[in-house]
Amino acid sequence: FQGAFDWDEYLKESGEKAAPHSCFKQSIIPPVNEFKVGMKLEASDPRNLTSICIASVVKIHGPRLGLRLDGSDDRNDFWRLVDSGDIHPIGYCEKRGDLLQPPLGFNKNPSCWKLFLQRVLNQATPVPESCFKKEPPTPKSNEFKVGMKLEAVDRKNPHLMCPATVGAVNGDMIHVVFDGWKGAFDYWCPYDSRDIFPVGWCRKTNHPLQPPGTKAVASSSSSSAATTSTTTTTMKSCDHNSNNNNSSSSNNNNNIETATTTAHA
Ligand code: MLY
Repeated sequence: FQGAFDWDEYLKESGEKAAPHSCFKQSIIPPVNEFKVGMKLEASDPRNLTSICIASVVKIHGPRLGLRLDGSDDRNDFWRLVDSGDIHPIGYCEKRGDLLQPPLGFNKNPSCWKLFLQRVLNQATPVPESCFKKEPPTPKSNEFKVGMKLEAVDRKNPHLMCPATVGAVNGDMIHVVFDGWKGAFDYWCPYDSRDIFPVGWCRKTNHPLQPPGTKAVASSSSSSAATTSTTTTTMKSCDHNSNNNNSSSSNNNNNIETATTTAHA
């Protein structure tokens, strides 16, 4: 469905302008994605930024990576660019003299963490260092103007990108307004956010681009995004999930962990 939406026609019809590339903290030549599903790397835990964890590539969309923290479940998957500053090759943490941390909501007995990590690292196919691309420079100042068009990550459905408009500018922040969605997905972000891209980025990089929504802007009958909170209780022991390993230390101390996540329509 990529071909269904045509920026040229859309801009001509609306009479609006695309934000120039210089506004964005994105490379002019988008980075090539050489990562493969299943490979492992180190990443900051998005829910606990001071922790660096082991992550696996679970999806690939253009230069974006769908990542899952090992020991966590799919409800906390997140997306990063291959030139993101907070993903690193395996070994990064150790080199800095840091320790890899269990992700927030680690779904096994915390006392099993060391053994779990050892097993994960033993079996891992690490992402080769050359796959990590240099983070692009930050533009000196916020050059966005109200009305400029861009492509933006839908933060409630972060695998999706959609045409959007700068709705407001305030200091270093911009209001990203998704075209045709009546405000339900809009957000404020710093001008140097890695979630916003120049018009045409998706086509260039082969990333899917959702067409604009069909909801009119004016109405106030707010169709806000359905937000549901789920609480799940898991009971796991060390040996659960350990496929093919020689060290079969069995630990039957069950541990109850509670994780809360937010799901969106
Ligand atoms: N399940 C959602 C998906 C909406 C996506 C909107 N983005 C692209 C701005 C829905 O249909 O409401």
